[in-house]
Amino acid sequence: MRKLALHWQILLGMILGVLFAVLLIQFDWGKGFIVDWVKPFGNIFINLLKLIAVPLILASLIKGVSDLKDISKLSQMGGRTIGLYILTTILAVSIGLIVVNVIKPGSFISEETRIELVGNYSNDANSKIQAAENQKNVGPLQALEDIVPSNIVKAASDNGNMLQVIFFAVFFGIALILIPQDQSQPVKAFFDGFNEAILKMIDIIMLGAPYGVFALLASLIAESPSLDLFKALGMYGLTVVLGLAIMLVVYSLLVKVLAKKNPKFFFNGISPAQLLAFSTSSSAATLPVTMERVVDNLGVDDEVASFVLPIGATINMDGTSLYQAVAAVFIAQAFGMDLTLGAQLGIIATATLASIGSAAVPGAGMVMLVIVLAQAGIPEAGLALIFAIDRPLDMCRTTVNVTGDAAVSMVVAKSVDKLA
Ligand code: DAS
Repeated sequence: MRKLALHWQILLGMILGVLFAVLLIQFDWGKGFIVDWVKPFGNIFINLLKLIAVPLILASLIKGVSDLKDISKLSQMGGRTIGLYILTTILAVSIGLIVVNVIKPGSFISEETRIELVGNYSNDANSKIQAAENQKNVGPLQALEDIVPSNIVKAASDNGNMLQVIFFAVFFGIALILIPQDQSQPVKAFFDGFNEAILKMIDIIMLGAPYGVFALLASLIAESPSLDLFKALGMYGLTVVLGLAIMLVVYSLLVKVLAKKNPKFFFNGISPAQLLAFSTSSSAATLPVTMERVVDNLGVDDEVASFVLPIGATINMDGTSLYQAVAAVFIAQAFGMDLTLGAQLGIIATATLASIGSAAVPGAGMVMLVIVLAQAGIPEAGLALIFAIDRPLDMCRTTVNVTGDAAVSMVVAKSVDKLA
């Protein structure tokens, strides 16, 4: 297995998981065996992803926010770069919410499968579905009040308050900017190291992904062998891909209208970086090629590219944020939850912030999805449902992440007259 690149291993894990379950459920002891001896490994894998979410959001946001001081001071490009990145991310999440509410992939699940699904994850699902019901009769500013934690340890432990963790991380990062450099430096160095260690933990967790996916898919089939579940998963995947394709159209408009360049020229120039992003599922691994293509083939001045692109690889993940919005609403649909407009607007805030906190490594978007689900009160058990097909979608969303960074770098370069 180790010779194959990780995503081929994961795809293999998916296929073997399906075949294994289809074979075993032919026997009357098959389902029990899978539920008792295979499913726990899928749950362990999901728990590892949930375990890493809070430390990742703390480390990456505190580092990201405290680094902003250098960015905004370094040059007048800082404001434009951060502003454009946040704008494209909010647009991506909004497009994600529109396509998932129009296509409604979760509605492809029959009522009996939905009841089975909720039953299989009853402890997590029912409490969250009940909590969502309760949310409907609270005051108009309750959501705003809920963002400010009274106890950070409780907020970090009580998974339902991820915006409180994000609030603390941003607040702490801003405070780091405001204290004297000689005092903030050691703290920033600590969080840089902490962030690196968390990324290493994600790498290690992802090594287990082929086995986790095998267990998740096998138990998914054993417990709900209904075809409509897989039809719904297929529709979910198509919804993500459709949203990502719309984002590519948005980038071509950005390049045409704001950078005054032909979109065909843009996509020809950036395509090698897109192919690398697709095959590695890592914006970080693709960054050197993105830099080279943007400078050598798209005419962006080196000073602009080396400023805008590293920030983009870290905090601008339009594909990821769109995916998180679609995944969150799909899981709510699958569990029969109708999210209020407020909850969906909360997804825009959380998915935007979660994608800023997502690391540029394979599977990071999945880890941060825990934040979006927890905040929206959507059962995290749904992760098991969508992780089964996460890898091919990671390849697609990473391609969009990289494309968005390149498009913004051209627009920023044009705005400071540094675009050939
Ligand atoms: N694979 C991440 C990246 O490198 C994106 C994600 O996981 O969503 O951009």
